Amino acid sequence: MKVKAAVALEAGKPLSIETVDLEGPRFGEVLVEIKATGVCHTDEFTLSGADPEGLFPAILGHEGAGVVVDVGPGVTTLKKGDHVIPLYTPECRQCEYCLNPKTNLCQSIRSTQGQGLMPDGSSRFSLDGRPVLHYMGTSTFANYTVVPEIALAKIREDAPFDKVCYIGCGVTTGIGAVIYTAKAEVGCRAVVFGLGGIGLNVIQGLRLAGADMIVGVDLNPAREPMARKFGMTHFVNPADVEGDLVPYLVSLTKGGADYTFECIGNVKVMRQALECAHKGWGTSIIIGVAPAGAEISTRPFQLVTGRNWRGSAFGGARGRTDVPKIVDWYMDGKIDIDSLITHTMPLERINDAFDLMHRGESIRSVVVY
Ligand code: NAD
Ligand code: DAO
Ligand code: ZN
Repeated sequence: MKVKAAVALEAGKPLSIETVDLEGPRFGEVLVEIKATGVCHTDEFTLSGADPEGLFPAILGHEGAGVVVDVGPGVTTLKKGDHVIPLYTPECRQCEYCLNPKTNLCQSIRSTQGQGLMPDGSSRFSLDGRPVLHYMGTSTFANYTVVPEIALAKIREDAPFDKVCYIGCGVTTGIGAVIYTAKAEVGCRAVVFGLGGIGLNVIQGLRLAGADMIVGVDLNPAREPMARKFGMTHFVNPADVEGDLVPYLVSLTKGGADYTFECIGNVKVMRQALECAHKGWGTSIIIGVAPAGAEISTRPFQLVTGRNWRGSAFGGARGRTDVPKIVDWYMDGKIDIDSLITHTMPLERINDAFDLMHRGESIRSVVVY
């Protein structure tokens, strides 16, 4: 079939709106009509050429929601008409990783997904007869896409696509890092570095968990009002702090935070986040994706004296199990997504979403098909 897609033809160039050929679903695959997709920093990271694993030409996008229109042979858990959110972290429920409760990093289709291919090693997309690669197993910058059954979360049918698409990455990454990775307790104290599309969701995850103190740290003062609306109790702009930020935060949190979250991708901030975690038990969680080749450092004594350094991908969530629950939280009014979607646009204007992101003007832009 012919589909409309924003194609990343090469690194560093705007996306090109094209009519692309899409083959139907093969064994274990599902054809999904994408109704809406968020535009995330990770798409920008790949499009910019900074992602060493970025492959071109490809159809980017990994934060979508849509409807099943066809299923391939062997598909048993989904049917035509089901509403779904594609998962860049699948959940096969059978691999060594899925069977280990300590991780959400299903590995069953990892190698082909990383090569921009479906699990059988081929692409379903082509342009003028030449293959176009998939991206993160999802390729939501096309109005139809083919996704493995194990990479689709079935969601309730009354959830609005143009809002719950954000659960496909940002919402789950931020809230999940608090609930599933940190398992933050009622009454905890936390520091969140970076108050963008991820950090604001960490903040609302902390509010949901019942944190007593939620300190937000950002160089952009314009982020303060939205962060307060989401539950931040104290705002710190590092540019306004005289001297070292770490002792300032340790003092503010009365000895250090129980949990800190790095939501920027800056290795210097990652160190600050670790070092303002409480001696003896504080845990620092890295969410931000640092540039290729970057390395983190600290004095080992920081760890010897009981601080923990961890990371979180997709919020530690198991997509097919946890994403439908997060959709329920949204529908029940427990979490706010609407305020974070600052811009919507048709696919033809998707490059505007990247411009808004570069200028720091958007929290989340959503393309509605
Ligand atoms: P964003 O650009 O919307 O937000 C980043 C914020 O950090 C901005 O408000 C900016 O002003 C602030 N900032 C930048 N440098 C700072 C500094 N030195 N000190 C304090 N504040 C600073 O980005 P986002 O969409 O929220 O994404 C954050 C990171 O999370 C990115 O690296 C992204 O790739 C990553 N990410 C990770 C996962 C995962 O599963 N681990 C998933 C999605 C995104
Ligand atoms: O299993 O080796 C693996 C990779 C899992 C991918 C997790 C990616 C999370 C960070 C990238 C940001 C996604 C938007
Ligand atoms: Zn698995």
